[in-house]
Amino acid sequence: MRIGIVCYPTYGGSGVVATELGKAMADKGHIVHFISYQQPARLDTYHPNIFFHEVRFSDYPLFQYSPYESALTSKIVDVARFEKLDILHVHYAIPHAATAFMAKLILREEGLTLPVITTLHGTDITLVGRDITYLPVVTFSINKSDGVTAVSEYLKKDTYKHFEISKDIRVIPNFVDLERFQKHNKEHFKRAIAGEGERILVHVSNFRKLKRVEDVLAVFALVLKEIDAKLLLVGDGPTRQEMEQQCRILGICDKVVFLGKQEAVEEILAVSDLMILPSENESFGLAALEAMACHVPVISSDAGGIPEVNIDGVTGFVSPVGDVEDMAANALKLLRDEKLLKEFRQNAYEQAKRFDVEKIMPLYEAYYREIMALSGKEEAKAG
Ligand code: GMT
Repeated sequence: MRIGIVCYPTYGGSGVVATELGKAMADKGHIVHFISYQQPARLDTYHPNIFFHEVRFSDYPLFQYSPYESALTSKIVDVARFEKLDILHVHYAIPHAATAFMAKLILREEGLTLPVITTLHGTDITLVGRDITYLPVVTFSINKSDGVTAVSEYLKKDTYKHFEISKDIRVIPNFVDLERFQKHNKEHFKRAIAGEGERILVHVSNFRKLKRVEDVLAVFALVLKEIDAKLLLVGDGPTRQEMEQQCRILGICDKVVFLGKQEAVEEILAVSDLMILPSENESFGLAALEAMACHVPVISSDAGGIPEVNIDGVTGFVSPVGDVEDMAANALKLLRDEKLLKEFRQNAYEQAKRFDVEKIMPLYEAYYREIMALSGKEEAKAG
């Protein structure tokens, strides 16, 4: 197949999923064309089947805001025409689903068919999309997509609850590359980070408010009262400075390491004992899944789709949003009991295997073919 993928290129989960899916499709022999305003962060190595098309837009003095949607639509039209795309898969509804629909209409005028699949990721539905600023466009463009997927059962339900959707939504969960995310023996690296007997807790996010990083610090401060530990904070974003301040107030600066954005997250996860994910809102929780693939149990909130990934009392523990005492008690339960921790580590890994990219990618592949057939689109000949 000749597949077009539109996504955000940044470190957010939707961009990661889009990129990893495209890479997996390319490995299977499909030709994949990424379209975005910047090279996606995880699209970092050459692949003969992968192409990247940058959306450029001019900064004309008349524009207070650059018309990115128009530039993206034109780029989709151009790539679809020239590269003979069989299907376009857009990740994150805003503004990608609307631009894809517009591109499809333009191509239709030329007698070309471009089936469009929109994948809903989270805040495009749970937060931003339902704001009246975007609601009519998001609703319309989801309904106009040929296929719609959501990354969790929770997100599917939430979409039907808050939008007037006439389309069937297919749940295809997020996935993890178990070859990349695995438990390596990195004892020397562990010792460089933490002292003898010190446990390592980790949190990975883009430090947006809804990630509740302040709860990560509160949980860690309670854990520290009982056992020796280090907290590794991976990622960067709007609340980072506030969190640095919070560490000073809590007097835990020497135990907390702000690592910023990291490419090799798997190396950090590989030496961690527990992941903390106390989000207020989370459609899936890819960060938790990647930790679990590295045998790291998860202490999380019960927000959104997290319980579909982190099974309470099996792969970690799930607490009500904001209940930092409960989260700290659960963390201590595991950190104090080596046997229990080992059991949870194995359970976390077994659960991650259910989301192996090798199992999930074929679901997308089959869905692409299903939507192409429904749209009367025949696969273009290679070459
Ligand atoms: O979580 C973020 O801040 C990034 C966001 C995105 O769209 O880039 O992530 C969303 O999509 C991920 C991949 O499907 C999910 O794993 C995250 O749970 C989801 N985030 C939220 O729902 C807050």
